[in-house]
Amino acid sequence: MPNKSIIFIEPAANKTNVYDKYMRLPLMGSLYLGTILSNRGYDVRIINENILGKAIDPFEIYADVFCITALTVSANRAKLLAGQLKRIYPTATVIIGGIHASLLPEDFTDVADHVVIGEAEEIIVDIVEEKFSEQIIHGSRLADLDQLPMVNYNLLEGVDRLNIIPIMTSRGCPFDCNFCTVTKIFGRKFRMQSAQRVFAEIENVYTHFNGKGFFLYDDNFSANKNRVHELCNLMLNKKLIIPLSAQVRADLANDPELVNKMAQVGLKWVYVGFESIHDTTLQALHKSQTRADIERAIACFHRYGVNIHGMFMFGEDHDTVESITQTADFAIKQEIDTVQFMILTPFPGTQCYDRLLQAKRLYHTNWDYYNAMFAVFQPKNISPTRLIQETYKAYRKFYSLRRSLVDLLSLLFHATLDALTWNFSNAGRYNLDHLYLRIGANTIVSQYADIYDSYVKYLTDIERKTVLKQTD
Ligand code: B12
Ligand code: SF4
Repeated sequence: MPNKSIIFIEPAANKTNVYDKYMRLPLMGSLYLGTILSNRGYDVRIINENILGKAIDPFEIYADVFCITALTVSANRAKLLAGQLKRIYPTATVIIGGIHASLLPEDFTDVADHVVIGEAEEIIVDIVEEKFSEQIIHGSRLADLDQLPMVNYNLLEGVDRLNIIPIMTSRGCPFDCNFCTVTKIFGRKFRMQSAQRVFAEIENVYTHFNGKGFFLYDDNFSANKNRVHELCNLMLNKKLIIPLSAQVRADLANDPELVNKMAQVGLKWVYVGFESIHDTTLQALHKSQTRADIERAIACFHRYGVNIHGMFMFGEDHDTVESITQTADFAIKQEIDTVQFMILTPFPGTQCYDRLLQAKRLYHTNWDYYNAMFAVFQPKNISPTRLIQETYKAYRKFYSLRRSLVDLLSLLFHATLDALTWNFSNAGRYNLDHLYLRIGANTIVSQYADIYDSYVKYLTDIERKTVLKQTD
């Protein structure tokens, strides 16, 4: 019986992102690896700083092995914690893995005993059992995802605070968007769990969490439409109807029958990377999607009562002040339910990063700011300050309270009219979810002004220092 204690840590990002306070969710990596080790008899805890709601005090936790996850946004915090834990507990083993550690392992070699590149399910037990002597260890892509254990969510401290339960049923994505790190870590081959296995996991987890909804984390959940048809059929046959959110591409709408089926089994929200409404920009990003695809998708999702969280990014070389304003107007006109306006962020390992680095257009590599909210590189047709200001303006426009109020009044008016005329055919359309979220988002976005301002000052400081260096 193994007698080692293991703590997984998911550090919070150092700079505020909407997700720190308002959408606290774990990554699946620690949950899978923790479950594997716990099933082997190890004593495992998973601590996520966002879910915990405060920073970990390294003096207050102890384990024989610390497993830390590093995304780019949390890389600095991960490194700081690793260094502190190693100094406080010199005999403990510190292991770092995750997306950023996989892309830039050398960022951590001075603070960790082992840095793991890629997926770690097949090697985690051997690492903990000290079967590896090398510092940088390569994981391998799991060929059969049905072999993954059923996730033990109870290992996650504060799991009761989750109001939506994450689940991931596939890895990899066949597309090749040049800003995306998914394909760098998980590959372009789409690996998936079978419909039967996903059904079993959903049924199991749903019972455990007593009716909470699910967030399907898959980067491209409907990449294999046959599988999703099969899963929906299983759910419909067993009358397992669950509130679901899923990340999908606009091309899901090429199969309206599938969208309809997904809505029938409970699909409430789709998270779609629209990125841009301009075909030249979409082409430059290698998104393999057009504005016409986006419009078709919006109409199709709404036809079946599915809310849309549209994710757009600004700052690609073709973007201008006008293209940003046009995007906000488009989102309003198309009645997208909620949006995220992000700033293109060149994550290490991506083609986008390599190109901007080579062109000497990166302002800095302070990873704290690599969270899709800041201009970390020199945009082509707009200044970085203006890019930030226009992104903020687009948000204010989309989430204006006046607009939400007008929508609310119009909804009340139509609902009353329908009730008076005994017309109940539109009943499903009177959904207040998106309005409620938009009003909440208005408050969040108003906090961005200070965050953006302080970043502009940070950039100005960098520019001044560079000028001073050149004149030295
Ligand atoms: C779910 C998700 C979210 C959730 C939850 C995020 C969270 N807790 O951080 C939400 C929606 C909140 C979110 C927000 C953001 N996200 Co996000 N998100 C994802 C998504 C889709 C799935 C994550 C996941 O569970 N993966 C599956 C598991 C199996 O992978 P894993 O956790 O990495 O673990 C495996 C390995 O990495 C390794 N491993 C991991 N940790 C460790 C530790 C040790 C010790 C070892 C040995 C191994 C190991 O082994 C694991 C098992 O094989 C990923 C894409 C992806 N496919 O990963 C993007 C992704 C992680 N997100 C990304 C980004 C950019 C963001 C945002 C900055 C931007 C945004 N979208 O607004 C914010 C920032 C959030 C923050 N933390 O501050 C990028 C990160 C890029 C990077 N270089 O860091 C990704 C990769 C998407 C992309 N297209 O590039 N995100
Ligand atoms: S479709 Fe999504 S997950 Fe796939 S490469 Fe493009 S951005 Fe990444």
